[in-house]
Amino acid sequence: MASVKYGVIILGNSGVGKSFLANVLLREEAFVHKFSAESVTHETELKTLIIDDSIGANVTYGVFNIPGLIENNQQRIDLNKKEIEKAFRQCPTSIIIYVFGQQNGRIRDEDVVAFNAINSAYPLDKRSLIFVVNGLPTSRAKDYEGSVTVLLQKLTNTFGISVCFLDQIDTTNEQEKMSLRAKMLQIIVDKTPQYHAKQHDIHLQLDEMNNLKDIIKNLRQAFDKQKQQFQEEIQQQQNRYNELKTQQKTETAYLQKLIEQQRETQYRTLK
Ligand SMILES: Nc1nc2c(ncn2[C@@H]2O[C@H](COP(=O)(O)OP(=O)(O)OP(=O)(O)O)[C@@H](O)[C@H]2O)c(=O)[nH]1
Ligand SMILES: [Mg+2]
Repeated sequence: MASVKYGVIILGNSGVGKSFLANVLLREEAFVHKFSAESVTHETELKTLIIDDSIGANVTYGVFNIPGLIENNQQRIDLNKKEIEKAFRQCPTSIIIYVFGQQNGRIRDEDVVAFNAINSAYPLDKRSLIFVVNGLPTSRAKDYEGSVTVLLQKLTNTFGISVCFLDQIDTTNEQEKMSLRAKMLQIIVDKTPQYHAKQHDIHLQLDEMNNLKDIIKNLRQAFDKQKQQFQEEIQQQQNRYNELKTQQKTETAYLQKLIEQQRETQYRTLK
């Protein structure tokens, strides 16, 4: 197997679409993903992705398929922590994609709780970290992206983190798949892998969950109430997003070339 220089560590709770997005990136059904009431991925897996960079050199990335963190029993949470740690151990120098699900546009409290737990164990760096909000309807409020960007920064205490907004795609539509893949590749091209030093084990106890979720819920409600005060910040973020969107359209051709050059090697489960 080609030695893996950098990792693409896709994190987020169960059901947010981590395995689905990894497959789109790899351009094959490498990892199991499904609509399910229970968590699907239970063991960390790795598949390599080779991308030719702008100077024609091959860069090998290990794309990780990892379980979510939060579940409704402590034993599973503890197993998930170990699986997440495997990815950081295997590839400490990585790009981190943290995927948020949403319910009718609202960011889920448990996704913020899980992020905070991981971010405390492996302090994440804005050069290598991107937030993804997945499964969005194509039509949404005109300040949605700006508003969620500011909210996420406040809830996670991270400033200057990029946020990528992904539409729910029709998987039978090749054009939509291609455009989603281009966005995933754009993340890899834009971010710089950083070394993630472990500070301590991931700490998350089921019996503390309600408290932790309540803290996030209160912060979210306070943000909603005071949204008017953040209007300027939201507008700035929205403008940045709109500019980026226009720019990305012109870069799609270049990314399509990257996609064509992408080659696959092996796939294995980490033990
Ligand atoms: N049609 C469509 N389905 C999506 C999209 N994003 C995610 N899904 C579906 O959402 C469901 C859950 O996705 P998974 O990739 O299994 O989620 P996961 O985060 O890997 O979940 P765990 O393995 O349990 O941690 C699957 O049925 C995916 O195919 C999308 O943009 N379009
Ligand atoms: Mg999965």
